Amino acid sequence: MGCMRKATLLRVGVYSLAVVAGAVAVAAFVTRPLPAAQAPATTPGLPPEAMAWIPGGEFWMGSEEPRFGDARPVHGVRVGAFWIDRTEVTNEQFLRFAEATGHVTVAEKSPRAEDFPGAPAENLVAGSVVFAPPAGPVPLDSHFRWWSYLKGANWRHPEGPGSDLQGREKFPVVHVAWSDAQAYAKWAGKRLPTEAEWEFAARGGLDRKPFGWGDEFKPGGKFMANSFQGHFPEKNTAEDGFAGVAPVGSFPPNGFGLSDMAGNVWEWCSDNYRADYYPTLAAAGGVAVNPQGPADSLDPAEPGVTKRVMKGGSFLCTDQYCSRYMPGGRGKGDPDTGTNHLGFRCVQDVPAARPVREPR
Ligand SMILES: [Ca+2]
Ligand SMILES: [Cu+2]
Repeated sequence: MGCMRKATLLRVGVYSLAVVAGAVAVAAFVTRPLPAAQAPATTPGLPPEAMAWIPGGEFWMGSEEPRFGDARPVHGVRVGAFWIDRTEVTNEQFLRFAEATGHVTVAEKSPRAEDFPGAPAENLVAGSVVFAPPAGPVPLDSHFRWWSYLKGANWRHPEGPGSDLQGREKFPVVHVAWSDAQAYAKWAGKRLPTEAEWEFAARGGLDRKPFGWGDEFKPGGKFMANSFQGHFPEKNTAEDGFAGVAPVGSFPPNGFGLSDMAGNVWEWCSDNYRADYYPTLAAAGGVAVNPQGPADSLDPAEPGVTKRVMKGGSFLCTDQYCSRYMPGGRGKGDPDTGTNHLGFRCVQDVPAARPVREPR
Protein backbone atom coordinates (compact mmCIF):
# COMPACT_ATOMS: atom_id res chain seq x y z
CA MET A 1 0.00 0.00 0.00
CA GLY A 2 2.61 2.44 -0.92
CA CYS A 3 0.97 4.55 -3.54
CA MET A 4 -1.36 7.24 -2.35
CA ARG A 5 -1.07 10.69 -3.75
CA LYS A 6 -1.91 13.84 -1.98
CA ALA A 7 -2.57 15.57 -5.28
CA THR A 8 -5.34 13.16 -6.18
CA LEU A 9 -6.97 13.31 -2.78
CA LEU A 10 -6.90 17.08 -2.83
CA ARG A 11 -8.56 17.18 -6.20
CA VAL A 12 -11.30 14.60 -6.07
CA GLY A 13 -11.30 12.81 -2.78
CA VAL A 14 -12.63 9.58 -4.26
CA TYR A 15 -11.21 8.16 -7.37
CA SER A 16 -11.18 4.87 -9.26
CA LEU A 17 -7.75 3.45 -9.79
CA ALA A 18 -6.57 3.03 -13.32
CA VAL A 19 -6.20 -0.62 -14.16
CA VAL A 20 -2.71 -1.62 -13.20
CA ALA A 21 -0.78 -2.40 -16.32
CA GLY A 22 -0.21 -6.07 -16.94
CA ALA A 23 2.91 -7.79 -15.82
CA VAL A 24 6.00 -6.28 -17.35
CA ALA A 25 7.76 -8.30 -19.98
CA VAL A 26 9.97 -10.76 -18.19
CA ALA A 27 13.44 -11.12 -19.55
CA ALA A 28 14.87 -14.58 -19.62
CA PHE A 29 16.05 -15.50 -16.16
CA VAL A 30 19.28 -17.40 -16.34
CA THR A 31 20.43 -18.95 -13.12
CA ARG A 32 24.06 -18.23 -12.53
CA PRO A 33 25.93 -18.74 -9.33
CA LEU A 34 26.88 -15.54 -7.58
CA PRO A 35 29.54 -15.50 -4.92
CA ALA A 36 28.15 -15.11 -1.46
CA ALA A 37 28.64 -11.72 0.10
CA GLN A 38 32.01 -11.60 1.76
CA ALA A 39 32.78 -9.31 4.63
CA PRO A 40 36.18 -7.67 4.48
CA ALA A 41 38.52 -8.76 7.23
CA THR A 42 38.13 -5.48 9.05
CA THR A 43 35.61 -2.72 9.01
CA PRO A 44 37.03 0.75 8.48
CA GLY A 45 37.30 2.71 11.69
CA LEU A 46 34.78 2.93 14.46
CA PRO A 47 31.17 2.34 13.58
CA PRO A 48 29.17 5.54 13.32
CA GLU A 49 26.69 5.77 16.12
CA ALA A 50 23.77 3.41 15.73
CA MET A 51 24.85 2.23 12.31
CA ALA A 52 25.68 -1.25 11.08
CA TRP A 53 28.37 -2.28 8.65
CA ILE A 54 27.16 -3.79 5.42
CA PRO A 55 30.02 -5.54 3.71
CA GLY A 56 28.68 -5.28 0.19
CA GLY A 57 28.80 -8.12 -2.28
CA GLU A 58 26.80 -9.74 -5.01
CA PHE A 59 23.26 -10.94 -4.58
CA TRP A 60 20.11 -11.87 -6.41
CA MET A 61 17.80 -8.89 -6.31
CA GLY A 62 14.04 -8.89 -6.86
CA SER A 63 11.34 -11.48 -6.40
CA GLU A 64 9.39 -14.02 -8.43
CA GLU A 65 6.39 -13.58 -6.10
CA PRO A 66 3.46 -13.63 -8.56
CA ARG A 67 1.83 -10.52 -7.08
CA PHE A 68 4.95 -8.42 -7.54
CA GLY A 69 4.76 -7.63 -11.23
CA ASP A 70 7.51 -5.04 -11.02
CA ALA A 71 10.05 -7.10 -9.03
CA ARG A 72 10.86 -9.57 -11.83
CA PRO A 73 13.15 -10.89 -13.03
CA VAL A 74 15.46 -11.73 -10.20
CA HIS A 75 18.79 -10.38 -11.42
CA GLY A 76 22.39 -10.22 -10.26
CA VAL A 77 23.48 -7.04 -8.49
CA ARG A 78 26.69 -5.98 -6.80
CA VAL A 79 26.80 -3.26 -4.15
CA GLY A 80 29.78 -1.77 -2.38
CA ALA A 81 30.23 -1.59 1.37
CA PHE A 82 28.41 1.02 3.42
CA TRP A 83 27.09 1.87 6.83
CA ILE A 84 23.35 1.86 7.42
CA ASP A 85 21.15 3.03 10.28
CA ARG A 86 20.18 0.09 12.47
CA THR A 87 16.70 1.52 12.84
CA GLU A 88 14.32 3.79 11.04
CA VAL A 89 14.91 7.47 11.82
CA THR A 90 12.96 8.21 14.98
CA ASN A 91 10.88 11.18 16.06
CA GLU A 92 13.54 12.25 18.55
CA GLN A 93 16.23 12.14 15.88
CA PHE A 94 14.08 14.09 13.45
CA LEU A 95 13.29 16.61 16.17
CA ARG A 96 17.02 17.26 16.67
CA PHE A 97 17.30 17.89 12.94
CA ALA A 98 14.25 20.18 12.87
CA GLU A 99 15.52 22.17 15.85
CA ALA A 100 19.02 22.49 14.42
CA THR A 101 17.95 23.55 10.95
CA GLY A 102 14.46 24.99 11.25
CA HIS A 103 13.41 22.60 8.52
CA VAL A 104 9.70 22.74 7.75
CA THR A 105 8.36 19.58 6.16
CA VAL A 106 6.17 19.49 3.08
CA ALA A 107 3.16 18.39 5.14
CA GLU A 108 3.53 21.46 7.38
CA LYS A 109 3.16 23.84 4.43
CA SER A 110 -0.06 24.79 2.70
CA PRO A 111 -0.26 23.20 -0.75
CA ARG A 112 0.11 25.84 -3.46
CA ALA A 113 -2.73 26.13 -5.96
CA GLU A 114 -0.32 26.04 -8.91
CA ASP A 115 1.04 22.69 -7.75
CA PHE A 116 -2.41 21.14 -7.39
CA PRO A 117 -4.47 22.21 -10.39
CA GLY A 118 -8.10 21.29 -10.01
CA ALA A 119 -8.07 21.20 -6.23
CA PRO A 120 -10.79 23.32 -4.63
CA ALA A 121 -9.31 26.21 -2.65
CA GLU A 122 -10.81 24.92 0.60
CA ASN A 123 -8.75 21.74 0.22
CA LEU A 124 -5.44 23.60 -0.03
CA VAL A 125 -4.66 23.24 3.65
CA ALA A 126 -1.50 21.82 5.17
CA GLY A 127 -1.97 18.19 6.06
CA SER A 128 -1.01 14.67 5.20
CA VAL A 129 -2.38 11.31 4.22
CA VAL A 130 -3.54 9.01 7.01
CA PHE A 131 -4.96 5.53 7.17
CA ALA A 132 -8.65 5.75 8.04
CA PRO A 133 -10.12 2.26 8.16
CA PRO A 134 -13.71 1.89 6.99
CA ALA A 135 -16.37 0.65 9.40
CA GLY A 136 -16.84 -2.65 7.63
CA PRO A 137 -15.36 -4.88 4.94
CA VAL A 138 -14.81 -3.21 1.58
CA PRO A 139 -13.63 -4.43 -1.81
CA LEU A 140 -9.86 -4.10 -2.12
CA ASP A 141 -10.19 -2.39 -5.47
CA SER A 142 -9.30 1.14 -4.47
CA HIS A 143 -7.03 2.39 -1.73
CA PHE A 144 -9.19 5.51 -1.55
CA ARG A 145 -11.46 3.39 0.63
CA TRP A 146 -8.97 3.53 3.49
CA TRP A 147 -6.74 6.55 2.92
CA SER A 148 -7.75 10.12 3.51
CA TYR A 149 -6.15 13.54 3.58
CA LEU A 150 -6.20 14.89 7.11
CA LYS A 151 -5.77 18.62 7.69
CA GLY A 152 -3.11 19.36 10.27
CA ALA A 153 -1.51 15.92 10.11
CA ASN A 154 2.29 16.04 9.92
CA TRP A 155 5.27 14.44 11.63
CA ARG A 156 4.63 16.40 14.85
CA HIS A 157 0.95 15.42 14.79
CA PRO A 158 0.83 11.96 13.24
CA GLU A 159 -2.94 11.50 13.62
CA GLY A 160 -3.81 15.14 13.15
CA PRO A 161 -4.03 18.19 15.41
CA GLY A 162 -5.20 16.22 18.45
CA SER A 163 -2.12 13.99 18.45
CA ASP A 164 1.51 14.67 19.33
CA LEU A 165 4.84 12.94 19.91
CA GLN A 166 4.42 12.41 23.66
CA GLY A 167 5.65 8.90 24.36
CA ARG A 168 6.49 8.41 20.69
CA GLU A 169 10.13 9.52 20.83
CA LYS A 170 11.34 6.08 19.70
CA PHE A 171 8.72 5.66 17.00
CA PRO A 172 9.80 6.14 13.41
CA VAL A 173 9.15 9.61 12.07
CA VAL A 174 6.29 9.56 9.56
CA HIS A 175 4.60 12.02 7.19
CA VAL A 176 7.95 12.85 5.61
CA ALA A 177 8.19 13.67 1.94
CA TRP A 178 11.17 12.41 -0.05
CA SER A 179 12.72 15.88 0.07
CA ASP A 180 12.35 15.97 3.87
CA ALA A 181 14.19 12.66 4.12
CA GLN A 182 16.89 13.98 1.80
CA ALA A 183 17.29 17.11 3.90
CA TYR A 184 17.65 15.07 7.08
CA ALA A 185 20.21 12.77 5.48
CA LYS A 186 22.27 15.71 4.26
CA TRP A 187 22.22 17.31 7.70
CA ALA A 188 23.33 14.02 9.26
CA GLY A 189 26.21 13.64 6.81
CA LYS A 190 24.48 10.65 5.30
CA ARG A 191 22.29 9.89 2.29
CA LEU A 192 19.29 7.81 1.38
CA PRO A 193 20.07 4.24 0.35
CA THR A 194 19.71 3.12 -3.21
CA GLU A 195 17.07 0.46 -3.71
CA ALA A 196 19.82 -2.10 -4.31
CA GLU A 197 21.67 -1.18 -1.12
CA TRP A 198 18.44 -1.26 0.82
CA GLU A 199 17.49 -4.72 -0.46
CA PHE A 200 20.97 -6.13 0.06
CA ALA A 201 20.83 -4.90 3.66
CA ALA A 202 17.28 -6.18 4.17
CA ARG A 203 18.21 -9.68 3.09
CA GLY A 204 20.57 -9.91 6.06
CA GLY A 205 23.09 -12.04 4.20
CA LEU A 206 20.54 -14.66 3.12
CA ASP A 207 20.25 -15.74 -0.50
CA ARG A 208 16.89 -15.40 -2.29
CA LYS A 209 14.80 -16.05 0.80
CA PRO A 210 11.24 -14.73 0.74
CA PHE A 211 11.72 -12.98 4.08
CA GLY A 212 14.66 -11.15 5.56
CA TRP A 213 14.90 -13.87 8.22
CA GLY A 214 14.27 -16.96 6.08
CA ASP A 215 11.54 -19.03 4.49
CA GLU A 216 8.61 -18.70 6.84
CA PHE A 217 6.61 -15.63 7.71
CA LYS A 218 6.26 -16.69 11.36
CA PRO A 219 9.08 -19.09 12.22
CA GLY A 220 8.12 -21.09 15.29
CA GLY A 221 4.93 -19.05 15.51
CA LYS A 222 6.88 -15.86 16.24
CA PHE A 223 6.14 -12.54 14.58
CA MET A 224 9.28 -11.10 12.99
CA ALA A 225 7.85 -7.80 11.76
CA ASN A 226 5.12 -5.30 12.49
CA SER A 227 2.45 -6.08 9.91
CA PHE A 228 -1.35 -6.33 9.77
CA GLN A 229 -3.38 -9.22 11.15
CA GLY A 230 -7.12 -9.67 10.99
CA HIS A 231 -9.14 -8.64 7.99
CA PHE A 232 -7.86 -5.80 5.84
CA PRO A 233 -8.59 -2.96 6.05
CA GLU A 234 -11.31 -2.66 8.65
CA LYS A 235 -10.30 -5.11 11.38
CA ASN A 236 -6.75 -5.09 12.74
CA THR A 237 -6.43 -7.67 15.51
CA ALA A 238 -2.84 -6.56 16.27
CA GLU A 239 -1.78 -10.11 17.13
CA ASP A 240 1.81 -8.96 16.73
CA GLY A 241 1.30 -6.44 19.52
CA PHE A 242 0.88 -3.29 17.43
CA ALA A 243 -2.17 -1.98 15.63
CA GLY A 244 -0.19 0.95 14.26
CA VAL A 245 3.41 2.02 14.13
CA ALA A 246 5.73 0.40 16.70
CA PRO A 247 8.79 1.77 18.49
CA VAL A 248 11.85 0.99 16.37
CA GLY A 249 13.52 -2.27 17.26
CA SER A 250 10.39 -3.93 18.65
CA PHE A 251 11.02 -7.01 16.50
CA PRO A 252 14.16 -9.13 16.08
CA PRO A 253 16.93 -7.62 13.95
CA ASN A 254 18.04 -9.37 10.77
CA GLY A 255 21.40 -10.99 10.11
CA PHE A 256 23.07 -7.59 9.70
CA GLY A 257 21.61 -6.29 12.96
CA LEU A 258 18.97 -4.14 11.28
CA SER A 259 15.51 -3.70 12.74
CA ASP A 260 12.24 -3.20 10.90
CA MET A 261 13.56 -3.80 7.40
CA ALA A 262 10.20 -5.52 7.05
CA GLY A 263 7.01 -3.82 8.14
CA ASN A 264 6.53 -0.97 10.61
CA VAL A 265 6.92 1.88 8.10
CA TRP A 266 7.85 2.03 4.43
CA GLU A 267 11.27 3.56 3.81
CA TRP A 268 12.21 6.01 1.07
CA CYS A 269 15.08 5.07 -1.23
CA SER A 270 16.99 7.43 -3.50
CA ASP A 271 16.00 5.75 -6.79
CA ASN A 272 13.49 6.93 -9.32
CA TYR A 273 10.77 4.33 -9.76
CA ARG A 274 10.18 2.59 -13.05
CA ALA A 275 8.10 -0.58 -13.27
CA ASP A 276 10.32 -1.84 -16.08
CA TYR A 277 13.69 -1.19 -14.43
CA TYR A 278 14.48 -4.81 -13.55
CA PRO A 279 13.81 -6.19 -17.04
CA THR A 280 16.04 -3.41 -18.36
CA LEU A 281 18.87 -4.30 -15.98
CA ALA A 282 18.49 -8.01 -16.66
CA ALA A 283 18.48 -7.49 -20.41
CA ALA A 284 21.77 -5.62 -20.14
CA GLY A 285 23.30 -8.90 -18.97
CA GLY A 286 25.92 -9.57 -16.37
CA VAL A 287 25.81 -8.21 -12.89
CA ALA A 288 24.48 -4.70 -12.36
CA VAL A 289 27.14 -2.83 -10.44
CA ASN A 290 25.83 -0.45 -7.81
CA PRO A 291 22.66 0.46 -9.73
CA GLN A 292 21.39 3.94 -8.91
CA GLY A 293 17.91 3.57 -10.38
CA PRO A 294 16.62 4.72 -13.75
CA ALA A 295 17.18 8.24 -15.03
CA ASP A 296 13.46 8.94 -15.06
CA SER A 297 10.27 7.53 -13.59
CA LEU A 298 7.35 5.62 -15.05
CA ASP A 299 4.56 3.96 -13.16
CA PRO A 300 2.14 2.54 -15.74
CA ALA A 301 -0.61 2.75 -13.12
CA GLU A 302 -0.19 6.53 -12.97
CA PRO A 303 1.73 7.70 -16.01
CA GLY A 304 2.90 11.27 -15.75
CA VAL A 305 3.48 11.08 -12.01
CA THR A 306 7.14 11.02 -11.08
CA LYS A 307 7.71 8.53 -8.30
CA ARG A 308 10.50 7.38 -6.01
CA VAL A 309 11.10 3.90 -4.71
CA MET A 310 10.16 2.91 -1.18
CA LYS A 311 10.88 -0.45 0.39
CA GLY A 312 9.94 -2.75 3.23
CA GLY A 313 6.20 -2.46 3.65
CA SER A 314 4.50 -1.24 6.78
CA PHE A 315 2.26 -2.06 9.72
CA LEU A 316 -0.54 -2.19 7.15
CA CYS A 317 0.97 -4.92 5.02
CA THR A 318 -0.86 -8.23 4.92
CA ASP A 319 -0.81 -11.22 2.65
CA GLN A 320 -4.46 -10.37 1.93
CA TYR A 321 -3.40 -7.34 -0.01
CA CYS A 322 0.23 -6.47 -0.46
CA SER A 323 2.88 -8.65 1.27
CA ARG A 324 5.57 -6.12 0.56
CA TYR A 325 7.35 -6.83 3.82
CA MET A 326 9.23 -9.30 1.61
CA PRO A 327 12.64 -7.81 0.77
CA GLY A 328 12.18 -8.33 -2.98
CA GLY A 329 8.95 -6.34 -3.05
CA ARG A 330 8.95 -2.80 -4.38
CA GLY A 331 6.94 0.21 -3.35
CA LYS A 332 6.59 3.55 -5.07
CA GLY A 333 5.36 6.93 -4.11
CA ASP A 334 4.84 10.51 -5.11
CA PRO A 335 7.84 12.22 -3.50
CA ASP A 336 5.65 15.02 -2.10
CA THR A 337 3.22 12.69 -0.38
CA GLY A 338 4.07 11.57 3.11
CA THR A 339 1.76 9.23 5.00
CA ASN A 340 1.47 7.84 8.50
CA HIS A 341 3.11 4.59 7.39
CA LEU A 342 6.10 5.99 5.54
CA GLY A 343 9.49 6.94 6.98
CA PHE A 344 13.14 6.32 6.11
CA ARG A 345 16.61 5.42 7.29
CA CYS A 346 19.98 6.59 6.02
CA VAL A 347 23.26 5.13 4.85
CA GLN A 348 26.79 6.49 4.95
CA ASP A 349 29.60 5.81 2.56
CA VAL A 350 32.74 4.18 3.78
CA PRO A 351 35.30 6.98 3.86
CA ALA A 352 38.15 4.98 2.42
CA ALA A 353 36.05 3.02 -0.03
CA ARG A 354 37.40 2.15 -3.42
CA PRO A 355 35.29 3.58 -6.18
CA VAL A 356 32.33 1.29 -6.45
CA ARG A 357 31.43 2.10 -10.03
CA GLU A 358 33.13 -0.46 -12.18
CA PRO A 359 32.64 -1.25 -15.84
CA ARG A 360 30.38 -4.17 -16.53
CA1 LIG B 1 0.90 -4.89 13.63
CU1 LIG C 1 1.65 -3.14 2.00
